[in-house]
Amino acid sequence: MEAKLKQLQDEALQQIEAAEGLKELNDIRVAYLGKKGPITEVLRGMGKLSAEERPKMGALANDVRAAITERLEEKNEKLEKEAVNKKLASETIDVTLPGRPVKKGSKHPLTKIVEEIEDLFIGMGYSIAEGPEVETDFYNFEALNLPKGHPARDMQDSFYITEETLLRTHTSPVQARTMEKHEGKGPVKVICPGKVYRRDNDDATHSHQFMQIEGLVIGENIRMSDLKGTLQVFAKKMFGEDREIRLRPSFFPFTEPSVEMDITCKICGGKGCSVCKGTGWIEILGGGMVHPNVLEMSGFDSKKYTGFAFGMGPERIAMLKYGIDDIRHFYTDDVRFLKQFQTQE
Ligand code: 2U9
Repeated sequence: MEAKLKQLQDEALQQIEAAEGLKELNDIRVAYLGKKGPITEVLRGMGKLSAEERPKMGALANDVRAAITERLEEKNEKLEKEAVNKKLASETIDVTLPGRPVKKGSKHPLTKIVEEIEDLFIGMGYSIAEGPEVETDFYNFEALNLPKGHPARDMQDSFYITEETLLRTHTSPVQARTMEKHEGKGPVKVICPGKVYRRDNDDATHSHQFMQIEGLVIGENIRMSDLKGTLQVFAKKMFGEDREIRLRPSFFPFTEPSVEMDITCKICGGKGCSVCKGTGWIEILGGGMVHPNVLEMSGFDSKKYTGFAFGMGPERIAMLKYGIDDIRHFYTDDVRFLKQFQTQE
C-alpha cells in the first residue's frame, strides 16, 4: 500500500508538472483527489490493515494528498499568472504609433466672401441685420415701392407659397423691417446678407437660389456723394487699391436716382477683353438714394431724412475676384472646386 501511495504521488506530480492549462490542472485534481480518486480508494481499504499499520498508512496518505494539493496550488498560480501575462501582451497598445490623420474641412468660398464683405462694412460702422426667408408680400414688394401690378411681382418670377407669402426675391425686406423697428428715427446703418430666391432656369450665370448683400444708410443730409465714397472704399478694399470705379445712371423701383457701379477690368488693364466685353469696365453692384415712397412706407419723414442703399451678389463678386466661370460651382459641393479655397483657419 505504501508503494502504491508513493507511485500515485509520483504520477500525480509528473502530470501536474506537464499540465499546460488550468482546465487540464483541474482535471488532474479531480482525478487524484476527488471522491472517486485512487487516494480515497486507498484510504477506504485501510480497514483491512492491522491496528499498527493503520495510523502509519493514514499519515502517509495524508502526506501524499498534502504534497499533491501543494503542487496543484503552485502550478495553478503559475498558470494563472501566465494566462494574465499572455492576455496583457495581446492587448498591448503601442502609444508611440502615429495617430490617424484627421481630414480638416474649411469654410465654403461663398461664406468667406460674405464674411470678408461683412468685416469691411463693420469696419465702417455698419451693423448686420437678418430676416426671414419666407416673406410677406408687404415687406418683399409693397414697402419697397413695388405696388400690386408691378412687373417684378410676376408670379412667373417668384416662388409664391400662398397669395400673400413667398420666398424673398431680395434681402431688401430686411432693411424695410429694420427701418420699421427704428420708428422713424435715424440714423440707420446696416448691411443685410442672406439667401434669396427667383424662378430662374439655372445656368452658368443664373441660379434659382443665390445670395445678396445689401446696405442701407439713413440719416439727415445723407447724399449721393456718401454713397459714392462708401462704394469706392469697398471696391478698392475688395479688388485692390489700383482699381477705379464709375457710376452709371440706372433704374430700381426702390431708389431714385439709381446707379450701377463698374470697376476697371484688371485682366486687360482697361484695354478691353472678353471678361469686360471690350469696355474695360466690369459691373459689380447697384445702388441709389432711397426712394421717398420707401422712406415714408417704413415710417420715416422724407423731408427730414434721406438715405442711400446698395445691393450686390457675393457670388458675382467671388466669380470676378477668383475667376470662377460658373455660378453652379458654389452649390454643387465638388471637393475639387472647394479645395482650391482651402486655407488654415
Ligand atoms: C430699401 C431701400 C433700398 C437696395 C438696392 C440694388 C440697388 C441692386 C442688385 C445687385 C445685384 C441685387 O444681387 S443683385 O441681383 N441690387 O442693384 N439694391 S439698390 O435698395 C434698397 C433696399 C432696401 C429699404
